[in-house]
Formats: sequence, C-alpha cells, structure tokens
Amino acid sequence: MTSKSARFETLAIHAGQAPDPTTGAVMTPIYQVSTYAQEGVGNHKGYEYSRTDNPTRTALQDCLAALEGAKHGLCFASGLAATDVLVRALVKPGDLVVCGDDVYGGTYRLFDKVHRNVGLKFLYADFSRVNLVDAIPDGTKLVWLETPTNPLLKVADIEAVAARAHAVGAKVVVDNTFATPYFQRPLSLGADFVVHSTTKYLNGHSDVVGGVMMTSDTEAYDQIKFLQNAAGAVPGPMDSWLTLRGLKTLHVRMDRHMESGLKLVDWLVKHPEVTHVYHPLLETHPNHAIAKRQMSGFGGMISFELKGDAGRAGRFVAATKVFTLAESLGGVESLLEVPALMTHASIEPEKRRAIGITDGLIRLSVGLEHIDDLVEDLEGAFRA
Ligand code: P1T
Repeated sequence: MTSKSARFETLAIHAGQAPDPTTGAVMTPIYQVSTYAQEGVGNHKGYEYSRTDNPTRTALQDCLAALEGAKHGLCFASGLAATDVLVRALVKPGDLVVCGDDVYGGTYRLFDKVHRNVGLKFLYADFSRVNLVDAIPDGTKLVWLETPTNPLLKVADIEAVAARAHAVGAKVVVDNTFATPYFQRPLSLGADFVVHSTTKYLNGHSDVVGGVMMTSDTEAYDQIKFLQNAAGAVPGPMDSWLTLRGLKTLHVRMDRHMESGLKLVDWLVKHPEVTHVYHPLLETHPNHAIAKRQMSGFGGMISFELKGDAGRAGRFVAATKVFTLAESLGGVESLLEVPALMTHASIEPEKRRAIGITDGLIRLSVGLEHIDDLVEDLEGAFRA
C-alpha cells in the first residue's frame, strides 16, 4: 500500500489499491457482487452487502480521500446524491444554511425545491464580494460554497469563509468539482467537508455519473456513512472501477486542460466578437489574487459573453463541430452550453439575471483535442 506521504501523482495511481491478495491482479477487480458469504452469523471478511460496502468502491473512496488529504471518503450515485446526504447529515429542520449565490443549478434546485420544503432555511450570498460577517450571520449551521463557481467562475477565500463560519459555530462544505484536488485542497484551507461530482474531471471520460464527500471529521463521517447505507444512493462496482481508472490520469489531464484553457482564454480576450471572459487566472478577474494564493492552477472551464443578443449565443453553440453542445464538463472531449437555458434553467430567470447569468452567457469545457482544432472550431462558430 502506498504511504500517505506519497506525492499526488503516485497517490492518484496507487492509493487504496494494493495488488489483489488472491490472484495478484495489479488493478483492483470489479467486484460485481451484491452479497458476501459469512462463515457464521456476523463472521465475515469485512463485507456483508454491497450497499453497505463493496471492495471496488472502498478502493475508490480511499484513493479519493488520499488525493483530497482527507481521512475518509464516501462515494455516492451522483454529485447531487452526495450533496443531499451531506446536508441531511449535518443540519435539521429550522437550521440555517448559507449557500453561495452562484452554484450548479441542480444544487440550487435541491436546496430550494426539496430541502426548503422539509424546513431547512437558506440564505444565498456572493462569497467573492460581500462582507463575510454580514453574509454568515450568527446562528448559521452550515456554509455551502463552490469555488470557482459554476458558471461564473467567482472565487471565494476559503480560509476567510471558514474562519467566519467557525466563529459562529457553522461547518463548511466546499464543492471542489471545478478545481479538483490537483489544483485546490479545501480541507487544508479550513473547510470541514469537500464534495465533488466525480462525473466531471475526477472520472474525466464522460461515461459515469457519480459523487463523493470527504472529511477528516471522524464523528461526522460515521453519521454520513450511516446515512449512505440507510438511504442507499451508492455507485455500483463498474462505475466505481471506471472512476478509479479515470483518476489515474487526473494530473496529466488537468495539466493539459489548463494549458489549452489558458491558450483559449488569451485568444477569446482579444476576440472582437467577445465582450467578457470569465476565468480565475485572468489578471483582470476580480478575485485573481485569492485564486493565485489558494489554487495551484485551474483546468479548462471558461465562460464568456458574446456580442449580440441571446439568439446569437444559440446559433453559436449549435454551429461548433469539435465542441459538442451538451451539459456536463471535465471530460476529455470539449463541450459547450448556454447555462441559462441548460445547466442553470432551474434557477428562476430574475434570480439568474441578478447573479449575472445572462441568456447570452456561454460556458466552455475545454477538452484534450488539439488546440488548433478547438480555435478553428470556435472561429467557425463566430462567423456562423
Ligand atoms: O450531475 P451530478 O453528478 O449529480 O453532480 C451535480 C453537480 C454538483 N456540483 C457541481 C459543481 C456540478 O457542476 C454538478 C453537475 N454539473 C453539471 C451537470 C453541469 O453541466 O454543470
């Protein structure tokens, strides 16, 4: 077994994965099994039933926890399943949750249309701008943030948010899906929990939907593990295995996503048909200094505003040939979409506009194709 002090690249390939003791298989097998033989009642080898634990899932959980610098990881059937269980484990009806104002539309939908109906209270704040004392009032029990945010790529100072949250006795969850632990480690900056949609960069190949939550708080982990088993939204062995395989190249993929992303940002900033580019590593980004301090880089997510009306954005995204018009992100293939009409359509139009998600905003997930093909593809769409 790899030592916990090994470097990121080594952990991504080995953490949680010793050669199979029975056969010597170098890669963790897909334990496609629902139940496990017991020699006598309760006398088993650590596995009873695959909702509770499955060896392929255990390997994935341990590898992810090692990458995030967490003691524990728990995987779920989707990013939203992880979010749902984490919130239900940490707060109860009547408790106040303060959430970033710019989060994935499905996260907002879960909080506003599901959790609010069972008595949780939500406040939304722009953690990248507001005074944190005003944003996180006394009595707050949980602070939920994405940084960088989806889709506006706003950056919050995780250390400052955690300091204020802890001062009022609240726990902090960072959705680290966009940055990945390769570029940002929220637990080392004071966050209590990290969640990911593993559907995105962690798996990286757009062939699995999954989620994970990670923490070093053993008491909270026990509660969340109880709920993971009690509610049962777990990933199957095949999905766990595919994600484990994807993780092995995370560092290599992220370096290339970043290289191509930065080239496209440079090109878009100078493009006469573009009015605004959102990217945390742009020096003109309002939170650039925090981004430089708390992230070692950033991958291939870029949002931008096109000159002209929303209809032009619709024509633009339908005209690309290498970039596929689709929801999701973080895969080897390039994707683009219009958040207002797609990933963030579940946010009421007036709220969306107030946050800054215009109907003409376009979001790119820059994949690993040749950069010249990507530039030529977008140039063709600008002319369409
Ligand atoms: O799709 P799922 O695996 O359930 O993950 C939800 C989720 C959580 N957090 C963030 C930051 C996300 O971006 C997502 C999913 N997002 C998309 C599908 C999207 O295209 O933005």
